[in-house]
Amino acid sequence: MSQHVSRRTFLKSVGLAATACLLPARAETAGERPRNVVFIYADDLGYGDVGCYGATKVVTPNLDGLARAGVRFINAHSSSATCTPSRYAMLTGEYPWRRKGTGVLPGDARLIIEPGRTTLASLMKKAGYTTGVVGKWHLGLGAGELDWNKEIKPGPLEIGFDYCFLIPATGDRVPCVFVENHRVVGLDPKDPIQVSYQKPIGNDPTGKDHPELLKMHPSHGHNQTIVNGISRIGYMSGGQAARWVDEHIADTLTGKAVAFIEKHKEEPFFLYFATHDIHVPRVPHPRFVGKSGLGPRGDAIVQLDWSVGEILKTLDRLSLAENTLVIFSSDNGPVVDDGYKDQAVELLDGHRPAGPLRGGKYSIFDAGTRVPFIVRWPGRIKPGVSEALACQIDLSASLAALTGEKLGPGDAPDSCDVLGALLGRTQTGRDHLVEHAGSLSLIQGDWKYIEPSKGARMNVPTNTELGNAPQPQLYNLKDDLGERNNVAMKHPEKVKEMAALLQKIRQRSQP
Ligand code: NG6
Ligand code: CA
Repeated sequence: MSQHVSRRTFLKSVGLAATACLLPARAETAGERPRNVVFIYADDLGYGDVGCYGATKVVTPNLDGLARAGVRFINAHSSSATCTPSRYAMLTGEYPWRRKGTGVLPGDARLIIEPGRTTLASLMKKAGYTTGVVGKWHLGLGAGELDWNKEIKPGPLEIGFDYCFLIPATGDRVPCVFVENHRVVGLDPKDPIQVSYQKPIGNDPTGKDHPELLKMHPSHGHNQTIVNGISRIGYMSGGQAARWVDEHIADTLTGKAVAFIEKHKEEPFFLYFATHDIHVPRVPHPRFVGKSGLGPRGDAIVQLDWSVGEILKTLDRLSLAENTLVIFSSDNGPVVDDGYKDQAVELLDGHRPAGPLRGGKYSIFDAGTRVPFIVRWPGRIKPGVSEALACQIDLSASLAALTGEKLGPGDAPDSCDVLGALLGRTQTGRDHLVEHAGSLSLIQGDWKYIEPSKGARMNVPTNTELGNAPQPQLYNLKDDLGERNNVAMKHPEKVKEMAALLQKIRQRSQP
């Protein structure tokens, strides 16, 4: 039981989960579980950024192949329009807006998932899988005031993973080092790491004072300690030998993910592979530079597709593909200029990162959370396209169902078992879904309701429409996927009904 939420709250949430997830009888039963599960989580990849979702300017053969062999969801979501809350929801099965402190975290934040709590990882571990996470973490590490030179815990290993190899926060946040299990990789004890988000630390130059040292310049923020010619958010000193080289991040992470698969090929494993791509700073390996024609953002997509291909090739090579469930998605929608002058805007060339959707990362419009979502299990899943409403928050209940695990009271309270949809057996997913950016919205059937909000209309530096408005908004997504035509005035009863349901869901969390 968490320290923040009472048992009564949890029990109420469970009650909610029961009503939120009225679904037809499950198509799958325990005993038909996959030998392995691999969840690949891209960063900031938009609904329109992939070939199989309509992109034509950037080529993604591996993702397109995955989709051809699996189910491609067109109405699947992250829980939120930014990274930390989406990852929190994906691992805990709880809407992140129920808790304080689940917003985008600095790189020195403490772990925000309490050790001992049921997570997707602990669930899979209990079900007999060896569990590993490789890649971007961004859920905090330690219990406060972390010393990066000592044992780094609690972290993934204390919440259900057997192995971790991490970017602690994001590529644009210090410390710019990898953490493997409880230690910084390659740290020279004579050159200790110090990190601060409050004040400059040590003698490293900053982007603010030494722009002449930069190989990539910030467009907003990102002007603190310079690592590898790129200034970051936050200050760090020391750890020179341990600092990553951005050009090699994809190779390193992909290599560690492949090594995890190889090491555990004889036993069931669950791998959560969280790529750095296509988050800023976008600095792909030289072999991908210029490959998309869209600049570093497009090249990072090509690099991401390569990483996915390497994982799939490894499964093939080890004869594991047939019985491995592979799920691919993204933690939030797309953003073009997210704080570095990388020519993403100038070189778009008609590419539409959000496809037909409105908004993007940070936005309560659908591009904030409606993301690519592909599920493949050769021989078990009939390939196709699914319209089912699903969310990454549903992985807990769905994989519990798949592996025959029972969720305890209070576990994954907002997670719905949508296994039938994930396996392509039904087009019925969850009944409704709360989306989250600055404000909340609710999707149910063809309708989307966005609650009135005083928040800004635009995220000015990124040029993203946030979707906030002081009046209620109602869109019929079937007729108006691009959320252009607010029909709230025409359907006051619908607005009332959906506002009431949203309120009910929200209140369930209050003791
Ligand atoms: C913002 C950063 C942005 C990105 C984002 C988190 C600035 C000006 N912008 O604050 O670059 O790091 O946070 O992205 O610093 S996320 O995908 O991890 O949520
Ligand atoms: Ca993200």
